[in-house]
Amino acid sequence: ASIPQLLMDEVQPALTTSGGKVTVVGVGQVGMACAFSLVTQHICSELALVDVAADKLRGEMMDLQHGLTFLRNVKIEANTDYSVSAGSRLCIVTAGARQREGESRLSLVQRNVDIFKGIIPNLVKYSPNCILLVVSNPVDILTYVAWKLSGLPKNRVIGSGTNLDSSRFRFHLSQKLNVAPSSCHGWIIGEHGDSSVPVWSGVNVAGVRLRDLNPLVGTPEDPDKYNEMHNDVVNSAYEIIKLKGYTSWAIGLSVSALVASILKNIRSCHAVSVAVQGYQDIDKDVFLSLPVVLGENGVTHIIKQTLTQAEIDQLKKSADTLWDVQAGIQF
Ligand code: 6V0
Repeated sequence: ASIPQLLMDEVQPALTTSGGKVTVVGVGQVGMACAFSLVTQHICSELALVDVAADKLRGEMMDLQHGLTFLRNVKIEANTDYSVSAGSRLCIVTAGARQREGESRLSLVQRNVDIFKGIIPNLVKYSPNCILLVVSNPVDILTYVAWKLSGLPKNRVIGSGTNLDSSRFRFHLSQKLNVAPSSCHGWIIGEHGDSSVPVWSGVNVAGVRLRDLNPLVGTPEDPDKYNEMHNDVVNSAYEIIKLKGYTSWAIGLSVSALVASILKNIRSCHAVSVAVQGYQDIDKDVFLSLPVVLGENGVTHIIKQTLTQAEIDQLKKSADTLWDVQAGIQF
């Protein structure tokens, strides 16, 4: 008899899956920050990694597996073949080219569309009931592309969007006010990128709106220059890429918060990229970030934020820009 047979009696066969499986496509800086954040916070019970770079993929898998003694026993697998992703409840796509120093997110489009053609149909083939979470940039356009290539209903295709921008904004607010970021409420919506919209009209701490204290807050006329916080948010990715070559930790944490809300049906609100046609006067078929409620089946509600006309106009302008870029995509 073998050691396992001598050690224990089988009462019934072990199940091969636990229902909390997540796939991460792309084991670069962003994919691995997502993976690390998911396993260390015990958000998923199974993790599949996929990449085209076989050696790096195996190395990352082994390195994570060797830390499992200190975590819960997450099942971690990796393969260049998409069969490893079968049965995932959620598939995160971080594969693709990243911005070069000074390059805008929008100029990455066609390079990453071509990469998505090889990824999205494979994910849906092996996990037809999954939710797709797109992180690769330009994230709003690639979420639209993923939706088109997947054939999935719109509520099951989400982009990480301005969840990260909102977190950056709340960090800056926290520095200014010396109150924890989680207690500084502020939303950045619209495009993840250069034309994102800070919703100054709603920024508050404990329900006290900063606009009620200073009607100029967030405007260029404000002597306290709170409006610079939004410029800092827009410039953060460029600055971090210049300083360390890529961004990783904050996007990993922000993605894992989205995954937790979905897998555990937490129903928390996040600004993520969703199909927005018909909301906030937007008439184009584009994906942009609005605050939504995330549950087990993906996006269940879109929050109808009270926006100023200027904020709505900014959103519509982003929608037009994205629509123009989408028109140039070759599927
Ligand atoms: P990286 O470190 O170069 O990793 C990219 C990975 O993708 C590499 O491991 C590649 O081997 C892999 N890859 C390339 N082609 C394929 C393919 N066809 N199939 C499978 N894997 C493939 O880049 P990094 O991880 O820094 O960035 C990844 C993407 O995330 C880029 O598009 C970034 O612009 C984007 N980001 C998005 C953010 C957001 O807020 N949405 C934030 C940060 C970065």
